[in-house]
Amino acid sequence: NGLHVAVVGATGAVGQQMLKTLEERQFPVGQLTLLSSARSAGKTLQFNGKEVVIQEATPDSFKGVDIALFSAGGSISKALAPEAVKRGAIVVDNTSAFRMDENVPLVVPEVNEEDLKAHNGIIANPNCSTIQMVAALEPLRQSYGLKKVLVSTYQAVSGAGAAAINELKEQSQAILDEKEFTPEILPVGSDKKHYQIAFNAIPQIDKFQDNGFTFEEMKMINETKKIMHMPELQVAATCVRLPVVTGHSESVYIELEQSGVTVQEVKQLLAQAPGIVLQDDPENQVYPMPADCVGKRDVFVGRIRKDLDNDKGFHMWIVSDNLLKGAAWNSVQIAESLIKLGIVK
Ligand code: 11C
Repeated sequence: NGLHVAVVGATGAVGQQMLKTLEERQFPVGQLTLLSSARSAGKTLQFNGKEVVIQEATPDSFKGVDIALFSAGGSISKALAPEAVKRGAIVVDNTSAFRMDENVPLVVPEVNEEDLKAHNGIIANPNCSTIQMVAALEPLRQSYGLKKVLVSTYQAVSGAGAAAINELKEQSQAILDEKEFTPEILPVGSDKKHYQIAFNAIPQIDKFQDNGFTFEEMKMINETKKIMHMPELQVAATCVRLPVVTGHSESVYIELEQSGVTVQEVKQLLAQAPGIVLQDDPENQVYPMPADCVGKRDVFVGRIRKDLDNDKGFHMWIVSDNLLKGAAWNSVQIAESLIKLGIVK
């Protein structure tokens, strides 16, 4: 009874949140297979009160699996997701490996759940900073049309994995203790230079592309257009890493197609939108902050203002737990949608 679910990358920051979310949502797991690299194989993790032994992921690990949730890095997804599909599984992939493939739906259920129907075995989960932004902007797009999006992000180190969390904590302690330290991971482990993240802000997330934008910025630009089915949407992003452990924040400026829309109308729309919590009461200093969003599945929106020069322009502040709505929860939510739509039985 129930589905055979595999989690690839079960020991990672996102993998652990996937297990927790499957438990919390009482997802109909009949059998659970936990997979990882050879390094973590043999370790155990708890699921619904039982110990589950982690196995090394190989093509044949996916025999009999109904849904495979991948979050173990792009190269593992590239190698093993097609093997899982060959063996009959539907893959929900949390890496960037297949996101821009035109045969792969890129899905945020609040925005484009219907795209799941056109899947060919692999479904891509978008980048964390993209997910929370499009979830908040979709109700506005539907009601008033959307012309332009300019976003600056304030991203947490957990987006860069467990080692980056440790780096932030160790550097912070070293600075407080007035000790020397050498940055080794951020902004990007594989890039040439590394910079202090503690008590700092780094305007680089992922590597630079030839056009001067970083890969993270290009993900936000390209994925937003794909998810919203708007290749013509004007989008630009500046992505910045902050010394925050979990919870990405975004300052977003949008221009609507329609003029004459009021702040009150925007607030009412977002207050009723699925997955969105409006936290916007400047008089009482109420606005979203990452520390309040950790562990919550919603996307929080506040600081909504009309632009002072452009009647179609609005400013807002969008915050969410990057490991949940940005990763684990959106993946499990996709799996729930697959059941709801009858794609997985
Ligand atoms: C970060 N957004 O905060 C990245 C992490 O493409 O799924 C997510 C990378 C991805 O560093």
